[in-house]
Amino acid sequence: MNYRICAVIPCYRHVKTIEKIISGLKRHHLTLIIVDDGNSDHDKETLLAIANRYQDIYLIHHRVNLGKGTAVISGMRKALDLNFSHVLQIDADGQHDLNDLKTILNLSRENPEALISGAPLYDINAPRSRIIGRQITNFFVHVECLSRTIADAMIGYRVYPVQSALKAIAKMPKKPNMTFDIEIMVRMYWQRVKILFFKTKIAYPENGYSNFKAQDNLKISLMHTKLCITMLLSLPQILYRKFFS
Ligand SMILES: Nc1nc2c(ncn2[C@@H]2O[C@H](COP(=O)(O)OP(=O)(O)OP(=O)(O)O)[C@@H](O)[C@H]2O)c(=O)[nH]1
Ligand SMILES: [Mg+2]
Repeated sequence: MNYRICAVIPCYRHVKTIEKIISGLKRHHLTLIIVDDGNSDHDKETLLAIANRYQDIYLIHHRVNLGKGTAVISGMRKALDLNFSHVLQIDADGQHDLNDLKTILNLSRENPEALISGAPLYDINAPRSRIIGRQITNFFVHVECLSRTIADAMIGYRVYPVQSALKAIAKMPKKPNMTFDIEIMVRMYWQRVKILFFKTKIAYPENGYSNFKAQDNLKISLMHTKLCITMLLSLPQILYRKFFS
């Protein structure tokens, strides 16, 4: 398949911030797939009005809120239907730095087999609890991978090769939410997909809205337990690969 990239933006309660991201992506002439993840009727209409102002935007609607991971998966499946080989994933809340688009797109084009991901540089407004949560997750990810290759597993500013991403998704729960970004990266690492990182600023605007809930930490902990057990069960295989191939 020829290299063709589009962007997928999952959107839930971030209709106010999404247009800036759309126009930033459009400067790079990308086709966009926006996933309306069960927003209110009012927000659905606003999204439609925004999408109509640009060319090459596909809007996918979830009737009810299904969660971030499920929204990204819907977008990725649509990208495959449209014959895109790669998907740029970016949040709708404006936390990701659009100035790094050139870097991420170039890295992907030069390394089409690789998963390209941001590694976060936080601004001073970043909540301490989120930074600590990330450190804990990254610790577990290093255990699950028996490697410190993964610099950050939580940021949703990435480019996926679609085929290998869908292979990892096939092994994941049917409706992942905030666990998605972490689990897919670990599973792609297990699939021996090359993963490359670039440093990128993460903004926490003062009036920013976050969907991240306390219960997401619980879901993330359960996911790490499952991934650790999976890793332990395949330990002989992993060690063999690590040292003999
Ligand atoms: N959390 C969440 N986000 C969703 C959902 N559906 C779509 N999204 C989108 O997924 C992206 C990430 O959501 P955020 O609420 O910013 O969560 P986050 O970036 O992990 O958390 P913060 O660091 O606190 O902002 C945004 O583009 C959301 O609009 C959902 O059901 N839950
Ligand atoms: Mg966010």
